[in-house]
Amino acid sequence: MKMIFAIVNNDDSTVASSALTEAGFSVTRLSTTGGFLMVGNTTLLIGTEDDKCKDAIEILRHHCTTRKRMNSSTTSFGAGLKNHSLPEEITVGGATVFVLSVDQMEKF
Ligand code: 2BA
Repeated sequence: MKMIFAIVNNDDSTVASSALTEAGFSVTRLSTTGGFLMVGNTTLLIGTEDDKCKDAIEILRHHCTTRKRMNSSTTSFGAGLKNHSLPEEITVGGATVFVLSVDQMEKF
């Protein structure tokens, strides 16, 4: 069994989690914050069988798109602590996906 941690843009999170649910995956949504931009994002937890893992990632790939964001010192405290005086354009995923192996899962 695998546990997928997918950090996605808030704007994509509803459609992505709905598509996963419709495809039969169980999903938990966590409200999270990126450490660099200090902007809210959503982390989806998806526990699934090994052979379904690729399908879940393809659904995420289909629904989560990259975006350009301006990183300014007023919106990014993480970066702003450094001496960033000029805003710069950065590309934000899409989705950042981690896949971990799960030794055991129990439901009561
Ligand atoms: P943030 O940490 O707010 O990062 C937003 C975007 O800022 C990143 O997009 C990347 O383009 C840039 N960025 C992040 N850290 C940077 C740094 N130290 N120097 C220069 N630029 C930096 P993504 O890579 O698509 O990441 C989107 C969000 O996914 C991140 O939000 C964070 O919440 C999460 N994330 C990405 N990689 C991660 C990792 N290795 N571990 C944990 N969380 C991660």
